[in-house]
Amino acid sequence: AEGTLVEPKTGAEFPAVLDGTRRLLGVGLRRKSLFGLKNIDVYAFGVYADDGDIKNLREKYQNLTIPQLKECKEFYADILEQDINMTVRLQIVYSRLSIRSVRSAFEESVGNRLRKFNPGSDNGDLLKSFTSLFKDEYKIPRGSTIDLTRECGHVLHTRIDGKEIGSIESKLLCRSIFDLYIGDEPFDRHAKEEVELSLASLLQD
Ligand code: DAO
Ligand code: DAO
Ligand code: DAO
Repeated sequence: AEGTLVEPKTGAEFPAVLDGTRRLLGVGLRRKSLFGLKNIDVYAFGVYADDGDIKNLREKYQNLTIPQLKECKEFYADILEQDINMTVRLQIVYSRLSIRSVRSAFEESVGNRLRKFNPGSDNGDLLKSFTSLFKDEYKIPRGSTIDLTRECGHVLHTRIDGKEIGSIESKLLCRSIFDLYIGDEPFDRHAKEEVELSLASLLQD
């Protein structure tokens, strides 16, 4: 359909614009190895950022090339520190996802990032405050959409098929989640490259 982008390996479709203001910057795939034997496709994802918020950074960065932006610590700091509205939309592909496996995958992937950005603390309360939102009775069959949105004041909102299940105010949690998709060791390198290219072109046009 018009105004959508398809993640090629799964066929999952992502609207080019969310809520009228958030623009799709890149799409990718989260895979996971099962018992070290085979990789399963767990979900496709799309990374969105608020158009206007990115354009506010224009004056400062429009003259930098992509390689320069990548080297620019201040640019990363601005993306992290400033209130840039961002969303990662997940579209579930794996059809047998239990809430229990979501919780344990989350403790591994996000727990890992919390330790990276906040070493020396066990971060257990923060992890729990998030995983306690995942109620056993929720169902996330293939095709379900989960939106993780960072809004004003570093509040992370979680929505399943458009319905909010909770929100948590934590800069550290926001940073850790976005790091999975656009940080140093992203789930999908190609997706991160797309995000970089889109960001650079938003800054320059
Ligand atoms: O069925 O136990 C199993 C294997 C499934 C692996 C699930 C990985 C979950 C990844 C997180 C999903 C977040 C929506
Ligand atoms: O892929 O390892 C990962 C991390 C995924 C983070 C997203 C978790 C969102 C969970 C929503 C749960 C709904 C029951
Ligand atoms: O790793 O702390 C983190 C989160 C990453 C936020 C920075 C995103 C910047 C994306 C790269 C842009 C390069 C043009």
